[in-house]
Order: sequence, then C-alpha cells, then structure tokens
Amino acid sequence: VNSVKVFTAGDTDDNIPWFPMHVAELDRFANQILSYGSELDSDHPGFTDPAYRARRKEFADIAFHYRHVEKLPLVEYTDAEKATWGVMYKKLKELFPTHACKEFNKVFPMLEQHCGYSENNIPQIRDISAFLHRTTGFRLRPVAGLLSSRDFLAGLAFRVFHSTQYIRHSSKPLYTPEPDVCHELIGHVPLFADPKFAAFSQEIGLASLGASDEDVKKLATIYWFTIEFGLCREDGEIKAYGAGILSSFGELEYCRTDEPKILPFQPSVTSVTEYPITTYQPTYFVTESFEDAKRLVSEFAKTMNKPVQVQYNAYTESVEILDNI
Ligand code: HBI
Ligand code: FE
Repeated sequence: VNSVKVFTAGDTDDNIPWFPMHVAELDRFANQILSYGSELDSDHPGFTDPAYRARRKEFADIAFHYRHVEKLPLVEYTDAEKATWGVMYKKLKELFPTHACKEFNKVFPMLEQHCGYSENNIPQIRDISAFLHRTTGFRLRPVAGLLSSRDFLAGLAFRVFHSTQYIRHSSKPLYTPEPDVCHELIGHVPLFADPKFAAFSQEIGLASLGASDEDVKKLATIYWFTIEFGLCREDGEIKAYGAGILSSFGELEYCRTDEPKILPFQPSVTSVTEYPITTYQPTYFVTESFEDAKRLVSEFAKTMNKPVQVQYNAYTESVEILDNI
C-alpha cells in the first residue's frame, strides 16, 4: 500500500539530495546559476561588443530577481534584435513542414495565432506561458544563466521550463553557443503544448527528484538525446522533435541524411552514450511515440534505486513522497 508521507519544505534526510516539493520552491534556483548569463567566454560572438554585454546583463538581472508569485516580465526588443529573430524564423519555417514531427507542426500555427509568433515579432514568455498553461499545464520562467542538470530537470517535474529571454549576437544570426530566445521559443515551446510530450518531459523531471548525482547525469543524457536532439518515426520517415535540431537550419537537414548513426531510444543505452556539444550529433535516438518514450523512462527510473518515490499532485502543484509500507 502506498501512503503519502507528509514532508514539508526544508525537511532534510542525509541520504536524499534536497529537491523542491512545491512549484514556488523553484525560486531557490534563481540564485544558484552556474554562470551568470552576462559573463561571455572569449570565443562568444558578442564578447567584444559592450552594448551587447550590457543588454545581456539587463536580461540576467530580470531573471535573477524574478519570483514565482510575480507576473512574467515583459521585454521590449529592439529592431536589431527583431531582425536577428526574423532571419532564424524565416529560414526554419521553410523546413518545418517536411522535417519536423506532426505534433510540432500542429502547434506552430496556434502560436502564430495566439502568442505573437511571426517573422517580425519576438513573442513574450508571458503570453506563451499562459497559452501552455491552459493547453498542458506547462509554464515558463526566466533564467539568468546555466542551471545545474539537477535544478534544470527538477523544473520539469512541475511542468516548468526555465527559459532564457535574451537573443544571440546579431553578427551570427544562425549560430549561438548557448540557449537563447530563438532556441527556447522556436525549438522547445511548441512541443510543450502537446499533452503526450508534456507528460514525457515531466516523467524525466520526476525521475530526477532525489536521485543520486550519477543518476541525474544519466537523466540529463536522456534529456539531451530526446528533448534536445530526439528524432521520431512517422509513417516510416524520420522527423525531428528535439529542440536543438528544430532551432538549427543546418542540423534539421543533416539529421535526415545517411551520415549520422540512428539507434532506437533505449534508456539503458541512451543514458550512457557520449555526445559532442559544439558539432552536429554523430548519433541520434529514435522514439516510436512520446507515450512509448514516457513508458521507457518510467521503467528506467524504477531501476535507479532511489530512496524515495514521488508523485505529482496537480491540484496543489506539489510532489508527494510515496512511502512503501
Ligand atoms: N540550464 N538555463 C539552462 N538552460 C538549459 O537548457 C539547461 C540548463 N542546465 C542543464 C541543461 N540545460 C541540460 O543540458 C541538462 O543538463 C539537463
Ligand atoms: Fe535546449
């Protein structure tokens, strides 16, 4: 018999890494970013552009101070920023009908209709989050920089996606060394409006709560090969559903050539496969459906030997610990 152990925020157990129990506790991650989004590496396209760096600092500060109870911040994008967005948007849109999965293609026009997606406008995360919330319960929140895998995945357990709001440097509109608003809003957002994809994403997040560092690393690798670089099969044809592919014109074409190795998604194998982060992927994993992928992740999570099992309560927006007694 499963019973729910009453477990309040801040409870600690020496064997269990801390994790949020309620969606508002994701606020804790706002100031545990691994690198502040305005500190650019010397090989970043905006490194020597002081105006770009100042702009990045503005975005980082907005996210750093955001709290769950607040309305999502609106941003006024400059004409130059909108132009960068437009270059990406126009090129990618040409490939979606033939290269993206059907769930993505179903949602994309809805985002154009309801959320201000267009070649001439960078949509606001406030509008998108409201749309996602009423379709699948997913929400966005701004993030000031890179989170640890543990923190980033924990968001998904609550159907929360941490999204950047800044845009890549205008000198390289088709390239970014880090997630930006084009990657998040064009690559990730559409599928979070698909109920089965949303449930699959949350499953990875729930599996990560209270998991060991080693298991979190495996789940982050599963995240990489699915939500970030996943392929699926549709009537015998390979289509893209991973956000890293859907936001890269070059990789959208490349992933469907016979160059990369294509394997079936199998968590025990996928979770320990190495991958490059600066080149096109040499290996992709194909899922038959998001339901199937969710089932496979759930079975994999049961082999992880976690000290706690959790379930999400959508009424209270919190997780409950299941005690086996
Ligand atoms: N942090 N802000 C942010 N954005 C991401 O996309 C992101 C992250 N941290 C880790 C991560 N992605 C993944 O590579 C996995 O480790 C989960
Ligand atoms: Fe991403």
